[in-house]
Amino acid sequence: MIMLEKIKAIKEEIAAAQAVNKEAVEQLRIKYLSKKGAVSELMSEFRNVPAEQKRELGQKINELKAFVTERIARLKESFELADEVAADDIDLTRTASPLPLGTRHPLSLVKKEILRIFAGMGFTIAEGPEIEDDWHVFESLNFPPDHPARDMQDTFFIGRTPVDVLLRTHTSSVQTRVMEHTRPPIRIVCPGRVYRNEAISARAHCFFHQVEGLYIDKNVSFADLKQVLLGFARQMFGPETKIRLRPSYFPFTEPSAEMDISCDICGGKGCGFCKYTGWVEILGCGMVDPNVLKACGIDPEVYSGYAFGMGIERITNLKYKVKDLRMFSENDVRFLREFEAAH
Ligand code: 2NM
Repeated sequence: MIMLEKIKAIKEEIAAAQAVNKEAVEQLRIKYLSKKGAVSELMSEFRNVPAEQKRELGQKINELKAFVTERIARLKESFELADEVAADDIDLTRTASPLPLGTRHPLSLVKKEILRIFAGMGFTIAEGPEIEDDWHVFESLNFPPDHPARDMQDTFFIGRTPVDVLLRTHTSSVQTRVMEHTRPPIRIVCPGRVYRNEAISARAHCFFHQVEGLYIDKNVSFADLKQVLLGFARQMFGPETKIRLRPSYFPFTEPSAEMDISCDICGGKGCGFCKYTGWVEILGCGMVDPNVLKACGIDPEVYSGYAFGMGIERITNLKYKVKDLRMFSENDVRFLREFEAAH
């Protein structure tokens, strides 16, 4: 066989060569590239080639050697990759790495605690829409037509179709809705977000969260209100907590009062939180105005009731000493993580 034919035959052989494992590849390398291999043999024969053919054949042999070397390297590589995957030893029965867990928001924690306490005193939870109409937020609640809360400055109005549509400024609108279609006795707490048109600062926000309570039955008195609120204050802030009620004014209650608790931060001695008075305000309350009962179809000659409302932010500030209201809506995880232990 002349040399050119041998080169062509080896090339075809190696192009078609397969290997089942690394050892088979090594056998191929020995067969073609070792000292006594087919390619090396061609190199020895090359010495006897006539001078005028040396140039052409030399080039062809070099090409063949490169081709064979490349082909064997590729085969070897495919088995090395398989080895690597096997060495990784993937355990498909292992559970996936856990996703990092979030924490409950401090306002959610405090809301839950407030609701738990009132649930223990027989209150059920009622919720309602944040987008409301004038009647449920103001008219039914005895707000006079010229009350400042009805001003654009204080309330977010979002339409007039055909009545004023607005974002509720208190959750009393939920209580109106319950009174409209429920016969007394009614004993509910209403948690939720409310909106007021205020510039955002450390002490004010355009939205905040409330829990309002309502109890309507025959012979409900101010003394009943006081006892329920005392029970709440003691469970929320500790059994030694004292309360005091100061006369106040709300359109939907008569009489109305604001409730303070003894300052548990300084223990009554006086601090920044209680402005050195030993007392901090935590909620507003009163006897439901007969006009409100009438508007909702409840006879004020037969029934009476009390109501109260508190800001969840305010209660949370006192419990956790948060100084800037904006912390509650910024969702800085470093702040939120501080409440992990309170879960
Ligand atoms: C407060 C203070 C006083 C209140 C009144 C009513 C309703 F619907 F019965 F009239 N709900 N909530 C009320 C009373 C809320 O928040 C500071």
